[in-house]
Amino acid sequence: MDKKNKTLGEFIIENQSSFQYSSGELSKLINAIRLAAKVVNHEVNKAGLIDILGTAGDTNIQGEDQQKLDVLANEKFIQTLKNREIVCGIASEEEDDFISINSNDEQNQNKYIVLIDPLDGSSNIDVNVSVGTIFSVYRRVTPVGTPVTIEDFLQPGENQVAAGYIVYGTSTMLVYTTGDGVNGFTLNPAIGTFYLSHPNMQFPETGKIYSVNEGNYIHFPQGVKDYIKYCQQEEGDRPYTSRYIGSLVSDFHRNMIKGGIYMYPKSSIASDGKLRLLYECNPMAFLAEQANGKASDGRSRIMKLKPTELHQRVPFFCGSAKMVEKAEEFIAKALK
Ligand code: AHM
Ligand code: MG
Repeated sequence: MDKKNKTLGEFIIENQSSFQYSSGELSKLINAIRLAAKVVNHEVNKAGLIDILGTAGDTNIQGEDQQKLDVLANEKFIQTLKNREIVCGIASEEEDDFISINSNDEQNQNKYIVLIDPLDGSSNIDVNVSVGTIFSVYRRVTPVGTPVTIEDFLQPGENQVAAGYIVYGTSTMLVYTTGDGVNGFTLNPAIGTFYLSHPNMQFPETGKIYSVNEGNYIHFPQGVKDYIKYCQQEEGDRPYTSRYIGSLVSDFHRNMIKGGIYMYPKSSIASDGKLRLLYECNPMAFLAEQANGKASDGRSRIMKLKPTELHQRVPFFCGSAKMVEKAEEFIAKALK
């Protein structure tokens, strides 16, 4: 069959057996995410048409205003995963605590937990700019048939069994990995089917794009300032191009295709940066590494970090391997 005619459903079935621990459970989970993605996509595309824009009046645990669509996306993903009874626990960027599913049911033999950022970059919704969903899947570490505990969620990123994102962009794409490369599927909205459009996605080894909120420049550590100046210098293939959407999923997606680095450093006003290790950085790091890229906190590999809390933040440098290494080099030099 022509690769481009392959649907996500077919791809999941074909690749089920190549997954080391496959029992069909992970395939069902990806299928549930695929379904929720279509529902959320439908809602996102209606934004502006009906009164679903604006803040919902609540604030999330980080003290930020919640957009109505954040709430809706959160509900849809959680409901879909719960209804299909395929996971034993869920943690969401929009929920204060993790959710245990059928926690007192010994019949619940499900072994996977899911962490999700249901609608990332949501400040972009009001202005019709791309947003995304990020997900991350782990095998629980506590015994099946017992309630999940915080230990199941605070695992280092290298334990992930799957991760991915949906980008609600000019077209809607679902991009994911189960540890065997990264594949991208584009939604045909007319028939509601995802097709394999980007098989085996790879970060170019280096690139010409740097993505950072330069408005925070004055607050960045010296090493990051030095690296930004390096990106702007005229020498060899530099100066690089600056591109920053302010939607991690979209900035990452573009950089993976074209070659580039995304940075959200720590600063004098945010000691650990802004992004969340569990909901944003780990899944993107897994995808990056599976696509020959790198992800670092400026010094160490993101996926090596042992999380200490659900909503922990971490500085994030992610993208083409050579560019991430160069940023790390500048950061290390400035600390000497
Ligand atoms: P969110 O989870 O509240 O949407 O925040 C995450 C987003 C990322 O998608 C984006 O890269 C970053 O925040 C932009 O932050 P800033 O506006 O500080 O540059
Ligand atoms: Mg987010």
